[in-house]
Amino acid sequence: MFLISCKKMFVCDEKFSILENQAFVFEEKILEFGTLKNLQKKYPHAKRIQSPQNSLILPAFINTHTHLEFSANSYTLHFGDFLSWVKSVMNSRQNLSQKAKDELILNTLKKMQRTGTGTIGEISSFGSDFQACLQSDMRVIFFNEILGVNQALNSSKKDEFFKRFQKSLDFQNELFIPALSVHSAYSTNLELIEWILALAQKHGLLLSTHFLESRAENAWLRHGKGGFKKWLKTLDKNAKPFCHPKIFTELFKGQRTLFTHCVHLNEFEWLDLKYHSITHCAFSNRLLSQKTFDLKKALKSGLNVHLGTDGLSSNISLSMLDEMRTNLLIHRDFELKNFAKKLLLMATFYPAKALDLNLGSLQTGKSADFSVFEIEDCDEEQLPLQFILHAKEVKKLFIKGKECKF
Ligand code: MCF
Ligand code: FE
Repeated sequence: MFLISCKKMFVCDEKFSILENQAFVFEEKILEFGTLKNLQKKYPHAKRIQSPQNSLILPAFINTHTHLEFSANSYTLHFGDFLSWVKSVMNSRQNLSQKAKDELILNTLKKMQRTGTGTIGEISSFGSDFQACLQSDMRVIFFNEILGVNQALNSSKKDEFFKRFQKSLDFQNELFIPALSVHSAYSTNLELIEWILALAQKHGLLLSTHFLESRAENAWLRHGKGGFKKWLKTLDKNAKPFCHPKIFTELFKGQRTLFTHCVHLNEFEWLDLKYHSITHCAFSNRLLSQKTFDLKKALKSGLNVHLGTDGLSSNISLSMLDEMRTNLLIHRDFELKNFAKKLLLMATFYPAKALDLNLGSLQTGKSADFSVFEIEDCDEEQLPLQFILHAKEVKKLFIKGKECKF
C-alpha cells in the first residue's frame, strides 16, 4: 500500500475540479483521498512516495490512436496530400516496419510514458508491434487491423489475420487488451468488414476505424469520384465504393467503436452517442487532411471526442502534451482557458469512457494510473492552460499502481 501527496491535483472529472494539498492511498486502485496527516494516521504502514514540493498529480494520459510500426519514419513519408502520402506508405511500409524493431518500439513507448501517457490504442497493421507491446509496462489496447480491397484474396487475408488475432487473445491481460480495427471504408471490402464486426461481437471487443479523413476519401465514398477513383481503377477497372459513409457507420451499430479523424463528417447524427466516439488527431490532420476537424460542432453534438497523436507516420511526436499544444493553436474558435480544461479531459476522462476503462480520473475505486509533474506557482484559473504550455516530462508515472522506470 502506498501514500502520495501533492500541491495541486487535476481530478479530471466532468467539471474539471482542481484540489489543493491532497493525498491519496493506493494499491492497484485508488483506495482513499484525504489530507496527508489524516491518511498517515489511518494507514501508518502505507509506504510514502516522495513527490516534488510543487507537484501536480493528474490521471495518466490516454492516447487512443498510435501506429508504432511506423515509428522509424522521419523524412520518408510524403505530407501535404493524402494520396501522395498513401503512395509513399505503399512504397516504404515494408522498409519502415523492418526498421521498427522491438527495441525501437520499446524506446518509443518509454518516451511516451515520460511525457505522461499510461494507455495507448495501438493500431497494429502487421503484428510486428506485438512483442514490444506485450513486453512493455504500458497499458495497450491492441487493435488488430484488417484491410483489403480485392475480394479474391479474402480467404488468405482472413487466415493471416486470424493467426495474429488469436495470438493477441492468448496473451490478454489487464495491460494488454486485444481489440479489432477495420482500416477504413475505402480500403476494406464489405465481406472483411462484416467478418471483423462479427468477431468483435463474439468476443466483446472494442473496434477502431479511420473514417472520412481526406478530401479524396470523401469524394470517393460519397460520389465515387476524385483521386481515389483514378488510383483504385488502376487496381480494378470496375472499382466502386464499397458503401456510402452513412451505411458504413450503420454497420457498427451497437458496437463500441472509435471513429478516427472524421474531418469530412458533417452528419454527426450518423454516430451513436452511446457506443461511438471520435478520435481527433489534429497534427496528423494538418499534414494529411487538407481540412480542419470541426471540433466545436462535434462537441455540440454530444459525441465523446478524445485525442490521439496518430503514428509517427503522420506526426513528429507521440507526446499528448505536444498534441494538446497543437490543438490550442489549430482550434482558434475556443476561449483559451476553458479549452485547456477540455483538452485535458479529452486526454484522460473522455478516452477512458470511450474505451470503457476504469481509469482516466482520480477517484476512489479507479485504477491507479497517474502522473506526477513539477509545476511553478500559478494563478489557479491559469493553471490548466499554463500546464499544457509548459509541461514536458513527468517526475513519476504509475500504471495500475506500479511506478514506471525510465
Ligand atoms: O491515421 C494515419 C492516416 N490514415 C490511415 N492510415 C494510417 C495512418 N497512419 C498509419 N496508417 C497505416 C494504416 O494503419 O497506414 C496504412 C494502414 O496500415 C495505410 S494503407 C492506405
Ligand atoms: Fe491512423
